[in-house]
Amino acid sequence: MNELNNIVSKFAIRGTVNEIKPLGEGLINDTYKVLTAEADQPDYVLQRVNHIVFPDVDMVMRNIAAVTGHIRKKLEEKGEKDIDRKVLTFIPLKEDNTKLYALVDGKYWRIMVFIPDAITKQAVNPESSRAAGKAFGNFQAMLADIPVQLGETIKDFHNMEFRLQQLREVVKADPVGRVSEPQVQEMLQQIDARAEEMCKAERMGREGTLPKRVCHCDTKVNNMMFDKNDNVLCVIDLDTVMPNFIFSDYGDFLRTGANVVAEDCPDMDKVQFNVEIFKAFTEGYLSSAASFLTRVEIENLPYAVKLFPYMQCVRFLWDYLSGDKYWKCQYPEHNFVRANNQLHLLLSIEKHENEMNDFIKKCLCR
Ligand code: GN1
Ligand code: MG
Repeated sequence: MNELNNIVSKFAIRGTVNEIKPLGEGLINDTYKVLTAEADQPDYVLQRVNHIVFPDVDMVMRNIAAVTGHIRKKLEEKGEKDIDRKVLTFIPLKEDNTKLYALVDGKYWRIMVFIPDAITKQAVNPESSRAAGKAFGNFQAMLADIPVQLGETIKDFHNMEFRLQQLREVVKADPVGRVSEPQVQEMLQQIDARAEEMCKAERMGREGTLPKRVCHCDTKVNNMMFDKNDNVLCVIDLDTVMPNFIFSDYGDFLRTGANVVAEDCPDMDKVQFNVEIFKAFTEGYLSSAASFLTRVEIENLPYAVKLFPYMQCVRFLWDYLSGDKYWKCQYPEHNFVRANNQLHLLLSIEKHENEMNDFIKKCLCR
């Protein structure tokens, strides 16, 4: 822990560090809670940014500074109270107050204020989904007029054509000899059968019928903080905030929020899409986003619901076939189980397609 203390000492935090302990279950970055001795000083969150996943940490932190600054300004203009719990606050370095990260022995670190009395959830009910939908719509709405062009912190992050290309390349190279496994072959067929349909957003983007807007791009349920009364406080994990199709935020939330089990539940019979969560989240989302969304974006929300489990299936399978280099795994088949879970979620969603389309049509008529 001495190493961590040394890192923390580079940042302009208030208070005396009492303890540093691991926090959360992120699959990409390493996170710690920094407890301070004084009751009137905040605690902090120390995080190592995975620079293999995010090669341009400087861009990540410039994006984050722009986004949190813009949101803070919006909240102040609205006369919002308790702003420090509604937007993340990153702490600059002691030696340079314009710099929000430290490079120590080749690793990148940053510190933000810990939000007290807040919880993250692994699962939601219709009520909290409605609140989450509203909050993500709001997040996009607040960022619609951000005056700077944000960088693409992971190139082609949610580009379905690119993700399929990546998968095809690893299938061809087969570096760990997993491609011939029968269940992998079966999954590849399911993926192929839907490839054309799932690349629709990219085609529409090229034709100019689908805009890119500032999105969060990792709207998993657990990337949102709630207070004790189930009100959404803020959105966290801002590394992937970048211009994208709005489907990203809408679809990725439902991928986790509307799956009745966790994304790595190995019991495929239990994987199911909860339509009530879809309805509540969609109503919440449209209540704050309908004002800036186009008709085409709204009509395609059911497509977005399918796209994200599909994309995540492709990404998890890609990592499985690559030898588990991207996501942390607890056992050798973990990535395959995750991919299979996402495929089963997609199969369940496909059964609800008409119901989803009807629901969206009704929303459009309101
Ligand atoms: C990663 O960082 P975390 O655990 O919130 C991933 C997401 C995936 C998710 C799947 C930068 O999110 O895209 O949907 O795992 N983030 C990155 O659990 O690849
Ligand atoms: Mg996270």
